[in-house]
Order: sequence, then C-alpha cells, then structure tokens
Amino acid sequence: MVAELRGALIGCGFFAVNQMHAWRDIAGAAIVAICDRDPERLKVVGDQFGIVRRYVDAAALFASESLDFVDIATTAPSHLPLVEMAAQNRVPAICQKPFAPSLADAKAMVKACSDAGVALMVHENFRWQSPIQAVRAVLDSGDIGTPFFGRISFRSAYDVFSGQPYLATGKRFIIEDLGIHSLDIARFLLGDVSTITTRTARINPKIAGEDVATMLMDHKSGATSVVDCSYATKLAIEPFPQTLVEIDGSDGTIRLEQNYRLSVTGRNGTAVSDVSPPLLPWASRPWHNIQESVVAIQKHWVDCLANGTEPATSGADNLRTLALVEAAYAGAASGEPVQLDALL
Ligand code: NAD
Ligand code: 89Y
Repeated sequence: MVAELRGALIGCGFFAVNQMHAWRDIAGAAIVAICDRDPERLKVVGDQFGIVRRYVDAAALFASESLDFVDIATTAPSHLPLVEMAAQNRVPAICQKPFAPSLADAKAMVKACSDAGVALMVHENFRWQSPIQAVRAVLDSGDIGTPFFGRISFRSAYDVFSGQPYLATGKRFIIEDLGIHSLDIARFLLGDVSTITTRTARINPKIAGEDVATMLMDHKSGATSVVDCSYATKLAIEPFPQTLVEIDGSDGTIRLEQNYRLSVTGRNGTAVSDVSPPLLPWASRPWHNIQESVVAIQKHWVDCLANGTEPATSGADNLRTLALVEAAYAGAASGEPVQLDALL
C-alpha cells in the first residue's frame, strides 16, 4: 500500500472548511496539522476535523512537522512569505487564489519553488467545476468545429460580503476575487490571450472596489471572447455561483445556461443535457458547485504529486491568469487595450 501524503493546512478561515472536507474525501492524502494566526479559527477547525497538531505560527509548523505538502488557504497578502517558507523547507505547496496582490509577487513565488525543485499549484478551482469540464469535453470532441467566439458570464446579486467581509473593503474587488476565475475559464476554453480591453463600474455604494467588469479579449487562437461579471445584478432567479458559457464554433454552438442546462448544436443536431454538479454529503446549496470543484482540484494535486506531473493550474500557468487581472485593472484605468505578452 502507498503511504498517505502528509499535508498541513495554513489558514483556517471561511473557505478552508471546504478544503478540509475535501481532504477527508480524498484517498492518498491527509491533513495532519493546521495553522492559523487566529487561535479561535484554529480551535474551530481543529475541533471540527479532529486535528490535534495546531500552530499559530507557520514557521513553527514547518520546524516541527515532516510534511509532503502544505495547503495555503489564507488571503493574498500572506501568500508570498508563506510560499517562500514552503520552498525554503522543500515542501510542495498549494496556494489559494488570487495567487498574489501583484504579478511581481507571483513571479517571485514561481521562482522560489522552481529553484527549490518543489511543485506549486494555485487553487484555481472554477475550471474544475463539472459543468465547465463538460464544456471542455464538447470542445475536445470537435463537434462544434473551431471556436471563434466565447462569452464567460457571471452575474449575481448574492451577498458575498457576509461570509467574506474583506471583499467590501479592498480597492480591488470583482476582477481580483471572482473575475479571476472567469478569466481562467476563458483561457481554459479558448487558450491564451494577446489583448484585453476592460470597463468597470461600482454600483453598490457600500463597498470600496468595482462590482461590475466587462472585458473583451483577443485570444492567440484568433477567437474573441467577452468575460463579464457583476455582483450588482438582481435577477428573478439568483444564479450564484454559476458561470454561464456561450461558445460559437465553425460547425456549431455550446450554451451552458442557468440551472446547469447544457445545449450543444453540432454536426448531428442539438443535444440538451443536465450537467448539474452532485451535492456532496457535506456540501450545501448554492455552494455545491464550488465545493465539488475543490475535491476535484485537490485530487488532481495528489495525482500530480504521485506521478511527478505539473498541475494544470501550476504557479507558472497561473501567471497568465493573474496577468489578465493586472491588465484588466490597468486597462480599466487607462481606457486602452493592454497587451499581455509585455507583462509576462
Ligand atoms: P478568511 O479571512 O476567512 O480566512 C483566512 C484565514 O487565514 C484567517 O483565519 C486568518 O487568520 C488566516 N491567516 C492569514 N494570514 C495568516 C498567516 N500568515 N499565518 C497563518 N494564518 C493566517 O478568508 P477566506 O474567505 O477563507 O479566503 C481565503 C482565500 O480563499 C482568499 O484568497 C479567497 O479569495 C479564497 N477563496 C477562494 C474560493 C474558491 O472558490 N477558490 C472561494 C472563497 C475564497
Ligand atoms: O471569493 C470568491 C471565490 O473565489 O468564489 C466565490 C467567492 O467566494 C465570492 O466571490
């Protein structure tokens, strides 16, 4: 029998609870220690998941534990020091999104892990949602031919501030927090981007950052996409946290619509299917779509460590998604299109 990988979780906040549930579902890895600088969060998560080895200081965690990986679930400002600490201790690391507050920090993390010869994966989980994987599978089947247009859309009025109050206070909001997933999905479905043009707005007067963003992208493949996201869109049926997708190809179309309805028109006519994610035993609606993707990406990490392969959302890959975020903010400020290659 292959020994279980010994992991530690750093950051026991709002979202980390999903990661802890997911680790319990995954064979081949277990969380043996946890760390949070807030003793209350350490106790809540430690008690809930029966983890006795607890640390308020990440340096003490690395000094005392023998680890096969660390799962960093803190917010972005702490990612650089924590990933660098993992690299210094030769421990492979998963790092939550947004990878970093700046592309320079992200590049430093990629370099630190590469120099240390340890794997680094960004927990960019939205592309692992089963409805998004279903869209990718249709593209791979060739049924709609060559894609020339895409729309990745996330529009909602869900109150994300009650669970994540820090989202209301930062100068940057929707592109960095949520649009980052949509931009990554656009890359996943249509490939890398050469140019992005962005418009933003703040509709909710109680928050500091932008809550609406519309981005037009030129993909290197020749396809054009629109990535639009909003937390100021009040709809008859609240779709949170569904990403809707439209792709037009030379031979047909894909539509991922509300309620996980997938409609594919291809060479052989139209097929409609329900691609709803399963409701895992520990999951709760409407978060179950995201929760299932957490299991999928963490399984992928375990497979990559076992096989020595690079994660799909490695640190190096995620530089291209984070560059889109930086370019979107720069373009929103200037009103001009921004070239991506100059940033990378
Ligand atoms: P949170 O503030 O609830 O939790 C973060 C925790 O990290 C806190 O308990 C804090 O005390 C701890 N922490 C911060 N710095 C630390 C350090 N240096 N050492 C030890 N502990 C430290 O935040 P959250 O809402 O759980 O979000 C965490 C991250 O997860 C964010 O980057 C957020 O964008 C991301 N997130 C991802 C998804 C997703 O689907 N991938 C969903 C929600 C949130
Ligand atoms: O933080 C965000 C994320 O990554 O997914 C949804 C979210 O929790 C709120 O926008």
